[in-house]
Amino acid sequence: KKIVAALAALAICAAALVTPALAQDKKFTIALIPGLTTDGFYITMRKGAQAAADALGVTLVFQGAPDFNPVTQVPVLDAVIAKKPDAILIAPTDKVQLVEPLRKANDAGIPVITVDTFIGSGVYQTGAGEADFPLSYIASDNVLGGEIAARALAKAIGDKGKVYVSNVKPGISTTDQREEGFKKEMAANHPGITVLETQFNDNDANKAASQLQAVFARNPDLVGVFGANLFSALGAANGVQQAGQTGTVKVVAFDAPTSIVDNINTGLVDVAIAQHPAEIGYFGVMSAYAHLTGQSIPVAVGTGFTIMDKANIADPNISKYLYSE
Ligand code: T6T
Repeated sequence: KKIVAALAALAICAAALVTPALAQDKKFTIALIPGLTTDGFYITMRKGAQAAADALGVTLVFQGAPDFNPVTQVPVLDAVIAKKPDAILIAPTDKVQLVEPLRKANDAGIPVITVDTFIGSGVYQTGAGEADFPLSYIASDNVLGGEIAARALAKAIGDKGKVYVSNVKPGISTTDQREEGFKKEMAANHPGITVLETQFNDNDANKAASQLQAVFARNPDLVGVFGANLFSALGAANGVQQAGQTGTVKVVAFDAPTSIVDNINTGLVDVAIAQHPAEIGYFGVMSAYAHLTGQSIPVAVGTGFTIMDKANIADPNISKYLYSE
């Protein structure tokens, strides 16, 4: 009897020793669903996410749609949920349309963290909203980004004249907030500047370029444009060039693909506001892992900007924030 009891006690001790070790050895799979796959911003975010995954021994799955659209993103999300990853990081392509599809993940017990963009109001875990179930929101401060853009454009045009925002489409948290910050700053501190009607380009740079030319045709006294994301900015800059207005119509660009360097050096783009997408991806994976291993995590993590212009773009401490291709 004594021997049986001793053996049982030993087995309990062994189990106690083995169980935590097994928990630690579990290889987590974290899925990252970008806004779209063919965008230097998300390609760079993936690199940061992969760096964290490598450091933690986590498997990172990167799966997304070829365009920035809920219609194509939701089926990708459904496919990811079906594979039951341990956590989902996602840049939702619409504040409202991704709420119910993401609730399915949450209901299936898969923790959701949003990166870059948010759903609902973006304030999570308050118990107040229908869309506050994600654990954390990791992103740039996009209202501030819009304010920075407004100040840069105001400076470039001598604080007077007509400008407009080239934007993607309403309903995307990031670009909505950039426009909001831009308009707020212009209204509060730049009375000599008129902000014309926003042009929505559906994330199509060619459309943004034609819109620039159409706005310029209607307003030959146009002096500036704010491109509120990568494709809006590249398109608007191309439009300025095609209209033969380089240097006359000033461009402030959100985002920093490598091609922005040439545009800054030739004077086509005055200022580019680089986000830190690698930082977003890195902290996204770190936060998911922290949660999965029983740590509490911040409900919001703000990442930085680097402001690029002709005077600093050659500095490696600045150019390291250019996005990967
Ligand atoms: O500006 C980024 C991202 O922050 C935004 O949500 C969507 O557009 C980009 O991916 C750039 O194309």
